[in-house]
Amino acid sequence: MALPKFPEGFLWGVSSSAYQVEGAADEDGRGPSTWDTFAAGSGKVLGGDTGKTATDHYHRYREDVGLMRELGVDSYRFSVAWPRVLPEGHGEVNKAGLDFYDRLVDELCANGIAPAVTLFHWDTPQRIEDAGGWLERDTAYRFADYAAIVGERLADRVAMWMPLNEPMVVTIFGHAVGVHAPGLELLFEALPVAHHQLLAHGLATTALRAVGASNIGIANHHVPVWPASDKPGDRSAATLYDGLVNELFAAPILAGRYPTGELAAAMPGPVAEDLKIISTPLDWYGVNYYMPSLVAAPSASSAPTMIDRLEMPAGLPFDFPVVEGYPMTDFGWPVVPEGLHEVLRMLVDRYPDMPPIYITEGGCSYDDERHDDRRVEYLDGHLRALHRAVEDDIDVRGYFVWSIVDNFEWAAGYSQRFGLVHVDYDTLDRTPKDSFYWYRDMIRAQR
Ligand code: GCO
Repeated sequence: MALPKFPEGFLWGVSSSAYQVEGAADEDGRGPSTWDTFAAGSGKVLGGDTGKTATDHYHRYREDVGLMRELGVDSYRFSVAWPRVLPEGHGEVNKAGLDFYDRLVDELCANGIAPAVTLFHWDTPQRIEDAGGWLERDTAYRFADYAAIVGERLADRVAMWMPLNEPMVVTIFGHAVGVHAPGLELLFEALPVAHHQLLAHGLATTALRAVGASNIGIANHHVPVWPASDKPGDRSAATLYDGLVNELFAAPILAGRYPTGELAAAMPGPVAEDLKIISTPLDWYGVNYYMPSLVAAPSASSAPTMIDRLEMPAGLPFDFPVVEGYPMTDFGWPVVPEGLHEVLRMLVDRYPDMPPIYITEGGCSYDDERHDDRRVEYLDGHLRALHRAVEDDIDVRGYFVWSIVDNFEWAAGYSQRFGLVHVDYDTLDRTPKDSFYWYRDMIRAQR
């Protein structure tokens, strides 16, 4: 059955990020990022995979934009690699690096595809990390300088900007539990990383506007948090987790406050002053939705807590039982379309000043090379849930599928495939999957 019609002008897009697709890690003056270091040296990426070549988007971007044109999308969301533009993280601009994004933006515009730019999708310049990384306040100011440089060059053609993607993941996965770069296990001592990214977001938003960029938002990760039972221990673990994943980055930005006094007190620097910068009004708000989390009190057993098949360090104040009763993707993620509706409802109820929303990511990992009916079913289900949100008067303006092509899935390396287009990692050949044609036909039918 055809999907119901979305409002006129609803934006259909696809997403990617620099480290996951570009490759060319040592080319044209790009500096190292924390992800190069982590992938090569931590032993924590499955199969020892790295982003050294990835999908070679850096060289094949014209072919990829050609695929997007065939797909008929309105917009391509990609990220700029900070260390490609500023190999040292600050100081001298690498002209060849910035030129690449200029060419990519031109290619998109020439094909009628609106560029949507993320400035930080987790690839911190290694030099910035060496100076303390996101634990240092100075990193926020360096980031704003970088934002101004990219803004100055591309603002005349970029349709949407988002300084940050999922600061929650950088904070928790990267700095609290150490399963992502830079691999630190600071547990709650990682909270300054949250504050400094938020400050970076606010400063960069102002810096972008100062150089003429407009239409600025953020891509934040949100999950429906379901307590595992009605027991007080499970309920309070769920409340704590909800505060960290859903509110820690939304409340400061959308309401100018930290969700709790405790969290505010854990943050470094002149927090009240910073919150004024952080809550600079946005033009839109981006939601990345994948699945709900079932949360329980930490278990008494000695079995380690697992997230995404990754073992968590001991001492976490919650546990994550498997969500049962739903189909699973090949990554083991439950497929819960109504969770998208639930998360949007939660956000607009909590934040009355919510600007228009875009779903900046949604998608699934399946191994099917060509005939990915399960991805079609996933997208169909989630878009129906999204349509129900539109009918409920939630102001959603667009949807970006993660991802245009299969790519480097962080700690899971190349083992998980999220693309509408299959990538053969030996030849780097691209082959559209059935979901690609489904999305193309769906977009056509909407027009
Ligand atoms: C994310 C990510 C992507 C992931 C995707 C699938 O922002 O979490 O933007 O980089 O690849 O979410 O896990």
